[in-house]
Amino acid sequence: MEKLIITAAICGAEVTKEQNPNIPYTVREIGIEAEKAFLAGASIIHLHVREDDGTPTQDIKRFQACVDEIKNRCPDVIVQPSTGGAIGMSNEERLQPIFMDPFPEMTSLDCGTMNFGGDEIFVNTENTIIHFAQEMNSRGIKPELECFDKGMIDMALRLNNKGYIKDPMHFNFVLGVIGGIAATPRDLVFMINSIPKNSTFTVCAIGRHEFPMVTLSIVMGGHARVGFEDNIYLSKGVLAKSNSELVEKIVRISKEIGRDIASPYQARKILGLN
Ligand code: KMH
Ligand code: ZN
Repeated sequence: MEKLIITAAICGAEVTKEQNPNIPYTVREIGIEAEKAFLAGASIIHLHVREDDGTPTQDIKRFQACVDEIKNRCPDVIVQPSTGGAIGMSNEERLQPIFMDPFPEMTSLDCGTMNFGGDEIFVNTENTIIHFAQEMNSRGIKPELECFDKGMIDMALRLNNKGYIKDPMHFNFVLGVIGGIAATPRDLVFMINSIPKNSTFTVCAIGRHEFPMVTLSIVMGGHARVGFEDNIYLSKGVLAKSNSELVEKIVRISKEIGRDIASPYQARKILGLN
């Protein structure tokens, strides 16, 4: 089987130090967490950034500072900035990291609007998705297609047919978000069976669903995303001290199953990055 690409989603936009004091906020904290995740086996860092007090931001200067810090510590790692940002941000705000110097190799591209728990709505209209995809295409940025539900896969396939999203596509199935598809084996298999054979996929799942669902992805030939953005626990009731503990755990599981871990160089080959 193809080597396993591990993405570490080290920070997210929603989780706070009140929930787990090890969530990184500052540029230095983000750099340290990225480096530790990389050394543990992650080849991609899915990146959100914060102000020093934890407020989520998509500010290009903050992104640039964090990416520079990460690249100084681990030059080979693939940094994948989020264009999802946080609930309530405008499209212009969210798109800022695609203008960094150099352009990112990859960014997230969220493929639909959804409830996000309580009164929150994560808004991604068809026109927004097309606009973001065009901006990414014109800079040679590969989108990771964030699909929180089956209809978002159908949206990506439709936009692929129209030429807005290029082949081969790379999906991230996000399971167990309130308002999205459930984190169950049945639903994950349904998602996997809904994408073209020449595409790649990774899986992440919220909270206690992280390790079972990511393990199923590994078994089924998909890739793995772990990290504080999705889950703050190493095991039941035990807060992870660092993202690297979550990466180490998935490395152990994958090796036990007989699947080796991809280096960033190998991840670039698998994903067709330049
Ligand atoms: N923070 C969520 C509203 C992404 O990174 O593209 C959106 C999110 C998805 O995390
Ligand atoms: Zn994200």
